[in-house]
Amino acid sequence: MSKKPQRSGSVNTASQLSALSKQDIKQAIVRHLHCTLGTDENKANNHAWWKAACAAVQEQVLERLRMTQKTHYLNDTRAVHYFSAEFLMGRLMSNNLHNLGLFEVTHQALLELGVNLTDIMEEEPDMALGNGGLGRLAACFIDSLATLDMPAVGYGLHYEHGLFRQEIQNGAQIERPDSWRDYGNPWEICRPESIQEIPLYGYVETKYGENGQMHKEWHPGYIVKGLPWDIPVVGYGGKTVNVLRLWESKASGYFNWDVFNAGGYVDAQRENVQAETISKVLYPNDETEAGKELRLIQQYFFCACSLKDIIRRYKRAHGDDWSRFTNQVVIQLNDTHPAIAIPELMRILVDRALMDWDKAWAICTNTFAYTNHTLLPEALEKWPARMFEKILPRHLEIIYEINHRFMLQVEKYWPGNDAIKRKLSIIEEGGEKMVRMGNLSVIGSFAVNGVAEIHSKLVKQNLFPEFDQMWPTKFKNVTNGITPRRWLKACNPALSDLISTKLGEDWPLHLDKLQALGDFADDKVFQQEFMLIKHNNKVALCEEVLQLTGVELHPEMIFDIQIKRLHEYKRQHLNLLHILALYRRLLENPDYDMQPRAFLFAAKAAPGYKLAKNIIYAINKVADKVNNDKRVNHKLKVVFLPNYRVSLAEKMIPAADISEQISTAGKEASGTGNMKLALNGALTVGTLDGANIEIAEEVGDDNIFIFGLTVDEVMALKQKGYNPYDYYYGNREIKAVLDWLETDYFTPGKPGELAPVKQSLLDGGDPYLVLADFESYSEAQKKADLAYRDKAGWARKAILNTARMGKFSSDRSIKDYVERIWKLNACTVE
Ligand code: 26Q
Repeated sequence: MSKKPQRSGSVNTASQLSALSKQDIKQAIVRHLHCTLGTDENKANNHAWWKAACAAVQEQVLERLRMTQKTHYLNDTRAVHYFSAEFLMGRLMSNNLHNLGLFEVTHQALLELGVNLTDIMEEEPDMALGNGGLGRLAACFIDSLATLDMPAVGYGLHYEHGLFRQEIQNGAQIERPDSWRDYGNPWEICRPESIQEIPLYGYVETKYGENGQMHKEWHPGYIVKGLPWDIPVVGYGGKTVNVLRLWESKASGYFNWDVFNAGGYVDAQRENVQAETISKVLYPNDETEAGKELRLIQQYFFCACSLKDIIRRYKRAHGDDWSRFTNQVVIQLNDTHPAIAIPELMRILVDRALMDWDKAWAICTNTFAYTNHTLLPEALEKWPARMFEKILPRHLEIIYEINHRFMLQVEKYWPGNDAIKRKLSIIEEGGEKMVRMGNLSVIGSFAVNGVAEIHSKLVKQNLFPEFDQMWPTKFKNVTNGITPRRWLKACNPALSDLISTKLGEDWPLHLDKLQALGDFADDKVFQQEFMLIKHNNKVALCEEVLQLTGVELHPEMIFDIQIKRLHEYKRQHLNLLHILALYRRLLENPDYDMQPRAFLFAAKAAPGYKLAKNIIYAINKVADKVNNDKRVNHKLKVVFLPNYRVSLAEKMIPAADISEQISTAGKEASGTGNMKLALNGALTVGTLDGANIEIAEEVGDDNIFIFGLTVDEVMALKQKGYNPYDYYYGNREIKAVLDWLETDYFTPGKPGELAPVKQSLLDGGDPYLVLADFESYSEAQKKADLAYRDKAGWARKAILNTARMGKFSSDRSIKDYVERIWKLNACTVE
């Protein structure tokens, strides 16, 4: 019998927990220098010191991992399994040290060894196994799950190459391979004892048993092996250590010659993926189309490995009795990328465990929950049915069966209504048959959630209205969050210390406590301390910017920061047009009254997304011109920092005065960078979109600069017929800056190089209403400029932003998931 799950008691702060002395740590590091790395204190370079320090920390981590796993096993805990094609972990050293409560003592230990912890942490490559928001959210969530003592496993892909490294050459983005594991990764553990075998291709045989019952047998043409790598995930306080299990593909040597010789599979084999290419590379197309076969294989590969792993563990405790499966297992689908897990679980239950369909379907639909992260039509996944049939012939049959049964249900709701059937079907007809992964996910899950209030509302009203009518309790909201450990405690140590002196040490576990900082918002001394920290963070970023780009910034300037993937809907080009307008105003009137401002950008564009790359090019060309124009560059600077990634975000965010969150209303599902920047005392210039709306509610209208069309106004304008030329001819400044882009002013001798940006906003129809929002944006920026002149007023606003971000801790998001969807109990590890 299993023991009852335990509720977690009071949580210790990290520093109370560390039992290791400075002496212990010194000894462990030196021991690893000698015994693990084969070097010594005199010969070791920073990289060797970093590795030795990691090994010393990892000893602590692994001990706690063992305790956690034992405790979970003994308590037979229900666990969430977070399926995600992406986990954007960044660096782990600083995070693990903070969460273990060993940061300061390790810092001291290393100092005595003559080594600077901050320097050696720079040796760690980012684990860039994700594109952006969705991948980083998964990383924040597993941090919170461990911190809250929740039994949880993250499942994903062990990409050999993470998101490409971005170089900027003559202003243009160049992609280079990312090789995060070239010199080994000290945090991961290879688990060959848990290898899984995964079938692909082949054909399905229909068989009949003695009683005439039909049975399907898949004869795969090919089998690949999945090798798991475990990355320990240390909760804050260091008690619970969960794992992130990432699958690497390996050749199995299995090739089904029968299938091959049976004919008709020559093509399939010729195109057959080389087993080891499956986990080679992360697809860089966030929110843009890409129907590549290998991507579907990746999705199936990690879902199939993970399900086998879950079932193996379940069977170890419960044998062949499936009746408790849904008590023990809940699987969260991070967008539709792992939706293929739904038919895969059906296949396992029906074809392998010989369960009848209805019973299997009941298990499935009580196991899966699905999070939607986008409303953009081009980002809604669908796969050609032909591709499915070739790679996963049995799964396509199962999907047809799921759909058939679902269509009968729809017929009962809307008798004779073929239009609704066409809309709700998993299969899109007319043209090439496609499998709609969103519909499959909604039909196969017991819960569907959006990631911010407005987004969840739009998911119900615009994306899946009929599904909502059929299953009104299925649709929920869980507003995103960020881990305050990484996004304040670790990345902004000075501000963290200041907060701790005022509020005590446990705010990283109870972010709502920051509220009490509001009491100091008008305290002159506190304002000065707060703004001095901001100033110092800006000085540090100035050095980084100088090193990376050669551009000299001054910490007295307003640091205005837009950092996120490059996409038209995020409207980096709206920011750019406003910069051009300021530049023009300064040229026309050298006394134009504005606070000196540095506009900083960092963004990667999907390699095949031409316009996004054009926008990067335009930003860089404008930057070159402005930064070298003596007439204005004491007031205006523009910087594009290459290779945006988690570790760069950690340096930029603490130094921001203004946070640009300027997506077209209705397009940004939530945003999470908006939360990180506000938490670190930046004021948002933003639209009423995604989580900005909730941020505005929290911080209050006086402490944020909201502009632009609302969701309803955007819809109304589109309905009425939007003509960007109305704004082009109706506003002299808009016309002037757009025309400017066409000249060779920013690209001497090469007129027209920046014209694609203008073109997209005029003849291209300006699909994201940049011109419609320009004037309102410009006014909001003017207000921000005026507000900055009042030093005390600004300090107050910045403090109140930090103070009022408690809601956006990912601990709150995870508690919402736990209570409303997963129904988990905490399990304390002693
Ligand atoms: C799809 C098909 C083929 C290849 C790649 C993809 C792909 C990959 C990544 C599609 C989408 C993504 C990532 C989406 C994403 O990051 N969405 C963001 O999720 C955040 C967390 O919820 C939100 O805050 C952002 O608003 C949302 O844009």
